[in-house]
Amino acid sequence: KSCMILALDVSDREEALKIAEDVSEFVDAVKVGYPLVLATGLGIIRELSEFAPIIADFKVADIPNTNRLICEQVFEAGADAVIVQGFTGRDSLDACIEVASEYGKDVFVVSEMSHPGGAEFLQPVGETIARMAAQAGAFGLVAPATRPERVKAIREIIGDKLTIISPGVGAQGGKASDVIAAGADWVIVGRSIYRADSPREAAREIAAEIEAGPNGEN
Ligand code: BMP
Repeated sequence: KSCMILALDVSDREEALKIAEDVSEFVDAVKVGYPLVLATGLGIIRELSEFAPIIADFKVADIPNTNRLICEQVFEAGADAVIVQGFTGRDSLDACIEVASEYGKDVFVVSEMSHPGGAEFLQPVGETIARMAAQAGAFGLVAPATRPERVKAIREIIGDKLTIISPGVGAQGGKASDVIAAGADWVIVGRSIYRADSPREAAREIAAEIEAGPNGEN
């Protein structure tokens, strides 16, 4: 287990496939979202799934019926998990989890976001969404690597039941080993890998940094 997910926000199909192949040794999953899917089509999900499990980041945030319809398309396309927003409430989340369980797939819920604006909705919204996600039986949460102390607080609330995946490492200023130490299971890394001269070397370095721990002490 490398504890790392690649956020593949490129817009070229060939480039996406090449990077996914090059880094596959160092990542446990590839996160695919609007930039790549809108540019290349939903079929990219199945193509990439040759290299790693695919987390479809569509930040699903609608009424229950529409959420259900979206999630059906996502899982039919071959995704292994979907990312949904938590703020739309329990019924909307339940719809996603129901569809996921019909397909034997997983749901990750965003409790709060990693960018500066994400700090406008921390306590108690992040805690409330995290609790709701745990009660609803979500597989995991998305929580910010830019604020390891928030990951720690959320981890204390949800216990060990949910998997925390954490974006914001590198380009947004977060440090991978810090947020793993704070309780995240996986970091999500995009630009620091796909914009590097050698994505493979960049992924290898982050994996090594995680392995070494916050003070290089592990
Ligand atoms: P990068 O490492 O290039 O900053 O990419 C982070 C990825 O995680 C992007 O795909 C972004 O949309 C996503 N993300 C995030 O950065 N913060 C969040 O709170 C939730 C996200 O999904």
